[in-house]
Amino acid sequence: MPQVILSGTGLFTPSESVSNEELVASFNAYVDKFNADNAAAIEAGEIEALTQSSSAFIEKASGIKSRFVMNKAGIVDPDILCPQLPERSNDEPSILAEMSLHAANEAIAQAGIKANDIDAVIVACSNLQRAYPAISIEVQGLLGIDGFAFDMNVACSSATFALQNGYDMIRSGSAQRVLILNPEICTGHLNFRDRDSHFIFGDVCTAIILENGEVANSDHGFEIIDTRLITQFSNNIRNNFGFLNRTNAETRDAKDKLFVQEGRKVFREVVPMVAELISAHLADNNLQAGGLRRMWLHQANRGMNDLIAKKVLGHDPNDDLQPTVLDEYANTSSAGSIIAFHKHKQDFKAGEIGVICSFGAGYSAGSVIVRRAS
Ligand code: CO8
Repeated sequence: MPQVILSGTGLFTPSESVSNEELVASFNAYVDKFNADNAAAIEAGEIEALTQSSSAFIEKASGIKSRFVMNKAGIVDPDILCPQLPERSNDEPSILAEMSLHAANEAIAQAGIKANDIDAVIVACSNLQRAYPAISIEVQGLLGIDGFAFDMNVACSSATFALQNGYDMIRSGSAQRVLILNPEICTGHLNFRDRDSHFIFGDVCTAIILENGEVANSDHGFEIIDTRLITQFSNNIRNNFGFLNRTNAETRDAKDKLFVQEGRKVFREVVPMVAELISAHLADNNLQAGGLRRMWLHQANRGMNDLIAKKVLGHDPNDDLQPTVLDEYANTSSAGSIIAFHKHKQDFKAGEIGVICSFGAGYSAGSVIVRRAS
């Protein structure tokens, strides 16, 4: 089997950011207006008054302080509370393809290759903006890549599932160089009127280049030692948006057509599942948790990550062992662990080992063990 080298990463960060304070001010203005407009019905007990949000709660419960977004004006306008991203003509690049190009170009440069050296493109993300043609095929065309491309969705675990796909493709010989893209406009499917979740997500795009070791010559390479994926059905994180919604006008715009979750249950159930996944994956590769240089975990909740790392390592992790980008980026679904890897890999020395791990809706979780190659 050929070695598979993760030879480059890229990151597109939107230019606009929203702090917890700004988000909460808009949400609370919406709440105040709703309660004033419905004062009589609330008084009569016909509807429930809405409760204000709090930036102190958000930071304490999640570790999030701000998020990057593709459109701030719509999100912070209490009368809109939704990003405003006008539809583009079929002759223009789609917004997911445009984000992907920015991240792809950085990853391609870091790998020291040209776009047309790539022979497969995977767009792996939580929400695709259209049914077809695939965004990946659009990106393939814009970059002038021969070969093939496909889109896939495993929610927050899309990136690690794509990594295993690319790893398998290179080892089986169906591709030599694979470009993986994770364009996530999470704010497009977030209910900014829901106090329980309005603060959770941000927007971003990450990119990864995988190469057959025989053709890779990057100075930034990480050898993929092994990958492991698990899934287990759960309704605790769900989004019922889909093509059949238009067939039922009464429920078409209901709250479940955006992101909904039982956050407490997710926390409780996913932490042990992920800790066991990483521990067993390391053991089966004859690796000790104590030998890990770093864990680049999915960025959903600071407390969750600290607990997973503690269960795996046997002690509290510090920021060097388990870096956080959640404070600045919030949850960016599949891109989170890849942002952490992109920003916190330069200091690795040859031979040092780390784990990229994602987890989320499905449930789904993926573990990718990497070793700095040179
Ligand atoms: N402001 C003030 N108070 C609040 C707020 C708020 N905004 N929200 C809730 N509260 C209150 C509640 O009313 C409750 O009050 P009381 O105790 O009086 O009843 C109290 O705070 C505690 O509420 P919770 O139990 O809900 O709060 P938690 O401490 O559990 O924190 C979190 C909530 C932060 C959501 C936490 O549960 C969490 O992070 N859980 C893990 C979730 C997770 O990892 N989910 C993964 C989802 S991501 C994924 O899989 C990708 C899906 C695809 C992408 C979708 C993109 C949109």
